[in-house]
Amino acid sequence: MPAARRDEALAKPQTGVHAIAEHRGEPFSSRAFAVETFRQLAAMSHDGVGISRATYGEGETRAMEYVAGIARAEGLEVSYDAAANLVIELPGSDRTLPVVACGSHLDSVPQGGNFDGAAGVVAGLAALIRLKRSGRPSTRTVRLYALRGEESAWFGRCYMGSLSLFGRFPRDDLKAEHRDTHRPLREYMQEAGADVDLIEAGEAIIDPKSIAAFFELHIEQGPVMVARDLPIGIVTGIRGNIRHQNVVCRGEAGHSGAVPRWLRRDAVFATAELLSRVDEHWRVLMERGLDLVVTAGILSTNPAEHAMSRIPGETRMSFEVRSQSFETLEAFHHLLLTECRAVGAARKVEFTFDRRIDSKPARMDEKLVQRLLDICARLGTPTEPLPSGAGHDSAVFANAGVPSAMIFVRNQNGSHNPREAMEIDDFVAGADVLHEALRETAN
Ligand code: HGY
Ligand code: MN
Ligand code: MN
Repeated sequence: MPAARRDEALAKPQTGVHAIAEHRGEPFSSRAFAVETFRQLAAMSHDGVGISRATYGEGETRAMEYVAGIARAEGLEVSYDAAANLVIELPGSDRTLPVVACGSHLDSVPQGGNFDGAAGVVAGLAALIRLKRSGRPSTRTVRLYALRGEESAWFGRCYMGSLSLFGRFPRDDLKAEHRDTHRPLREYMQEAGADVDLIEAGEAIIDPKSIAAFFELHIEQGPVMVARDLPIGIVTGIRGNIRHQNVVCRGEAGHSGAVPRWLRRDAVFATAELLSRVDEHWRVLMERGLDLVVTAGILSTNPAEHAMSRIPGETRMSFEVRSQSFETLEAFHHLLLTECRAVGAARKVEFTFDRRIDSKPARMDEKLVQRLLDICARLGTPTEPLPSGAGHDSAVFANAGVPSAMIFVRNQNGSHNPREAMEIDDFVAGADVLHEALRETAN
């Protein structure tokens, strides 16, 4: 949405803002605030099946404007940076000091859940409102980021808003095509108000040293904390990944009745054999204690030509391997290519790969991890340190040199699906830890 229209939309009060502003008279309740804000975000982003807040699209922008409206109504400073990330600040008494930041992303996968990303933004907003209403200004400015483009689902690239912050968004990725419209990402970023020339030039929007600490609250998105009956988790490290959005297997189409097995070049059977070989390597390496997960999230024959009576000449799939160890990622990627050559020779097919996309693993800052564990102990909140299987913007902040830490909130039914759920009690417990961490680190 062009900047002018967006500002005009900002001026127009959002219904949710009025409902929130009424809380201004009473003592602030994170619970009531969160219930209302999640309700509004879901209402504006529901796609009939689940939540869709498209990266650098209307849904993400609408959610940002809603959050910005609440922040303005609470007297916080609101701006958009050159990547069109939303930046909300509670000024500290000494604005020359590096800020204490928090935040997460506001985009979602298609037909996803309402809490992936948004939970971190809502918790950060609740913390800034509480800090402001306390009337006790902190020494350091406290900043909340509602980041753009964390999800890879829309353009096959991830961490767009956070990588752009540090001048690390690969310029070629501006050409990445939207999954539905096939228009390039650069057009969407431009329409959202980003300075694409600055991003293309690899110019940093901020100096990592200008941030003393970055905290991200996020739902776990997995089953571990439910299984361990843990409401809160403190993240020690974030898995990195190597991804290919488009791996093509080409064989030879043919009549399913007329071609005997020994003359076939069947792309489906070749792909199936490749994946079962890869799965066996995965099983063995796990047995040896390596941290590893492997997924072929997209797999298809061409619907324009496939048929029951036709030997498939081509399959397309995505491929993703994740680990906390970059050596493991590299070794497994090498194994994949080796197996492609072996299956290709055996079945007379050819596997071709698009550009690989790497996201580095990240370690969380040990001092901040300990601070969060101490805060949980002080608040009487059960918690444990644990690794993150999912990727998060905190990995980008950490790898850019910003001391970073994450607060995991238990959530039900996993994530990246419309059944994603979260208990508001668990959210409030996490939001309290975040509030304490910001208050303590900013003074
Ligand atoms: O894919 C991820 O790990 C993140 O949830 N976008
Ligand atoms: Mn997320
Ligand atoms: Mn996600």
